[in-house]
Amino acid sequence: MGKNIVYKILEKHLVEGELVAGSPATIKIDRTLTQDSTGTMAYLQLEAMNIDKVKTKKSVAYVDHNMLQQGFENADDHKYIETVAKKYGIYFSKPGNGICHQVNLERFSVPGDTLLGSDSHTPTAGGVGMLAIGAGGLDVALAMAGEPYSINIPRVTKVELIGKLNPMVASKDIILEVLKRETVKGGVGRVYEYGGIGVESLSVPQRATITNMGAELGATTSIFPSDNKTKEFFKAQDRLDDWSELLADDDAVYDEIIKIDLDKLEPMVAAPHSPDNIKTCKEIGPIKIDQVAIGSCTNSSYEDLMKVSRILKGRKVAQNVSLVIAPGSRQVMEMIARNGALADIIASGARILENSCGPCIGMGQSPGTDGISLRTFNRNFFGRSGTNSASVYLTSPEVAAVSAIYGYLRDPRDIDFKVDFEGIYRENFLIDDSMIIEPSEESENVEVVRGPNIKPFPLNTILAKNIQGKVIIKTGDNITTDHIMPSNAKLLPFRSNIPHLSTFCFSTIDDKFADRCMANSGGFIVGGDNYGQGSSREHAALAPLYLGIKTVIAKSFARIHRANLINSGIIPLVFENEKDYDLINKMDELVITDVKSGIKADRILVNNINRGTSFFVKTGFNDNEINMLLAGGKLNSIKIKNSKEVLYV
Ligand code: MIC
Ligand code: SF4
Repeated sequence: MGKNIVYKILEKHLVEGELVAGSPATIKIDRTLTQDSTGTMAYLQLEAMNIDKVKTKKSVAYVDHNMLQQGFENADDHKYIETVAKKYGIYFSKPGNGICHQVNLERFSVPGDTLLGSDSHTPTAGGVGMLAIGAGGLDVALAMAGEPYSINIPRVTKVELIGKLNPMVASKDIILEVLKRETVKGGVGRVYEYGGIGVESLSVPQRATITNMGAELGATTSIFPSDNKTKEFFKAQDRLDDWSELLADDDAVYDEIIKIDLDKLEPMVAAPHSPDNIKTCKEIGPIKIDQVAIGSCTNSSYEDLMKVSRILKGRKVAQNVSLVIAPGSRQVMEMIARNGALADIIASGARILENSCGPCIGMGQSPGTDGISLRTFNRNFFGRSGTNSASVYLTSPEVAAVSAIYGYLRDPRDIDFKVDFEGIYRENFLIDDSMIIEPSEESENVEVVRGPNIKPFPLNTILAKNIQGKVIIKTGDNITTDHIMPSNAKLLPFRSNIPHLSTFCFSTIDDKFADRCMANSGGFIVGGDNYGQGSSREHAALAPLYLGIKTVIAKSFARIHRANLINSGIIPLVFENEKDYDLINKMDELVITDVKSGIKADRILVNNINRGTSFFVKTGFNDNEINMLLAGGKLNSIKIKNSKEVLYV
């Protein structure tokens, strides 16, 4: 029986378990990446593990998120990451060198290897055939310490691409089509493997746009084959030594197959406030826009910005529009600067930002009140731009640049001028790794510098016999980690200060959540479907932990957030009967008795004291997860394992 690419890589990296979809297993992690907004926590946790040096083939620490330095906090975090990286054998990509996923693709990706990153868009590297997975900072720290990573073996869905994209239809439209069909929770427990004749016409940056935004499907990851197009990319990056071919067998087996005819796709947008709210540009019509933002780890490659520059060349941005552009890396910025494309972009009236996440994570450029913003990014969750009343539409660079000129959303196939993308592909990229600092040979002499804003991370305690508390918040479906732990220019500086950050927990939708937690010594969260979708930030578990939340009961959970809850010792439970969700009110008092036995069983009884009712919730924990929950989180469970203490008989 032929093998798909995913199972070929998993087979080589399997440490424990079997290659059976849905079953728990552990895999060896070859490489890791961190970025600064999750990195400080990850490195504090790594330091707590008492190792001398990372055990991976290569680990890289990037600084790309918390770039505004309006106080000392972000700069201090950068210094901490730089020094801790130097000490523990980690490469350090300086602020300004670019967005982690773009730089990783250019300089560190390796087909066939595994990558674990403390950022949900780590799957970007799937564009070159790497099995790249996003995870919480603690899991990445453990991978750096040499621990295998726990996964449920995914189902593999083949996305068969046939035909070829028409002019002005982009690879972004491919992933928007997948999101339209599969939705933001359709990918849970799955990997999307791209294949078919249509793959051959897509360049690595185009593929990486697709694997990047595959994160929005809730999938474990997405992956493309490593073929001749991949080889061209590695040659252009002067890294042919890192390239190897990786193709699915001709008779490879898949759990499902989706077919997409590229010829039939048209320019699309994801309308507010969800990446799966897909409409064609024509369906939305010519809405007037206030802002256009081009960049983010989804669409900030050299190829993307060259297309944008060709559209803007000799034209002006409409008077009602503010166009901002953030290149994905220093390599991209320098190449467009040297070949004149940047001059064309500047002449059009665009505002140039530094090579970083920027507006994508609300680090500046928040739209005005009720503003309409068109962005080439991957997420348009409520409030993420920093302006709650803003409407953010996600789209391709082609749609974004054309609309910036017209001042309203416009299908780029309908423009009344000619654009030529000929000659934008390069055989050689400009290589300069001088902003990547190598780790120290004499790590014992490196002093780790810790600023005053860096506070210890919270640790849970051993699981109590019974859990009793109030329902502090009851949410709807598809709650994102941006709802749970908002991130913007004001809050990101406190990513290494959970006590302060936690006071803003859920603040976009409920500004009294933290107060109620404090007044009631924590309690329960009740959520809907796909609770915790979006980012990998473990702060969305650590802040509730700090506020005393013991349990989250939801209709279903997103993969990374569920893992982060368990890592923190917060119990994620799933309604056995979804109708029971309707029978709970905010501030109802819930009780679970003998919870230690409960988490080992398939189901647990929850009593609602206010209503005199009870209902069942599903557990579904594997042995590893049970141990973590009993111990009060992953770090505690490791400590207990090492001390051979028996927690539960
Ligand atoms: C995001 O896109 O939401 C982030 C910011 O990159 C997060 C990481 C974080 O919250 O620091 C992610 O995607 O994991
Ligand atoms: Fe940065 Fe945005 Fe990419 Fe997250 S999605 S890594 S914030 S560019």
